[in-house]
Amino acid sequence: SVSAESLKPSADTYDNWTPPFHEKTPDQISRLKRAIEGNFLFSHLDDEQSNQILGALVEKPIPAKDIKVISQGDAGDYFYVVEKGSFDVHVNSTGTIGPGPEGMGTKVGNIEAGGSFGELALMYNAPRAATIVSAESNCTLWALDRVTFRRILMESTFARRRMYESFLEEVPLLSSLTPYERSKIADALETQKFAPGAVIIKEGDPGYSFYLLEDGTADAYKGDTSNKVLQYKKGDFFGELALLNDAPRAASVVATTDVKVATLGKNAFQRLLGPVEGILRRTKYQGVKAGVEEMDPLHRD
Ligand code: 1OR
Repeated sequence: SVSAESLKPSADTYDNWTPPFHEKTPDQISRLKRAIEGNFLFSHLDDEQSNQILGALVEKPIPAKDIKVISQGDAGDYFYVVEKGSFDVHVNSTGTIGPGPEGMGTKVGNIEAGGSFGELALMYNAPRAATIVSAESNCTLWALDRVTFRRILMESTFARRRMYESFLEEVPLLSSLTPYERSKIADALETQKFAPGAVIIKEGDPGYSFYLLEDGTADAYKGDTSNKVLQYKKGDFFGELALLNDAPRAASVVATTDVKVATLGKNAFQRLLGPVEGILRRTKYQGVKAGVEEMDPLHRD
């Protein structure tokens, strides 16, 4: 049969590029598989792409603390996945980047095992946006070269990031986040479609996902369809309560048109939406009852 793969006009159909292949021991292969399984950056690859990535990654042991893996301002060469240990992210906003530790600027974050870094310079052909140093001894990284990153990950995984970035910029809930924080959310989103009348969330069910309405409109009901409590339009969110409170779904949400939603699983929701938890917890439901509109992100118009 003709597979979707062979119909895809990927660049390597037309030239002789093949990804580098670095032989690995069985131990390396099993560690590597463990490091990237469950990482959504790799979950949208087909088998061939996965194998190409597994072959192209190179192990990079980082024996000591405070080793600089990436220096802000440099050109991008590799993308890194963290298998073991953790790394600090420093950003120097003065623009004067010295060679010593004093030139690293402020610590703005930390990347742990299972995380990754170094994609921005490769995606946008930009200088490194931050300095990355090991935060402990005995860390293990896996490095993917620039060309393989662009040929394989940017055609799949990071195409999704770019597709979602413009939508997420327009979501009021996420407006206080940095573009980089929104990018991480984009990587974790899954698209789902519903026909008019379809039940997206059923009251009383356990909650596993959070929803952003990407296209169309939906209504929330409590009890039965005569008791409509909220209307949602593009850019609105729902499904947060069950995840925040570890409670059953408090209402049903039904599509009123063709609907496209972008969903986040519970883990990603907790990890990535921490900075906006306050906004999520603001009781829009009480606000609706009391007719208080100011603090309600769903009724800001
Ligand atoms: P890169 O290729 O620019 C440095 O090399 C990497 O640090 C970068 O890709 C990201 O993978 C990673 N801002 C910019 N880059 C960051 C950030 C970040 N965090 C990790 N990286 N911010 C921190 C957000 C918590 C925003 C700071 C204003």
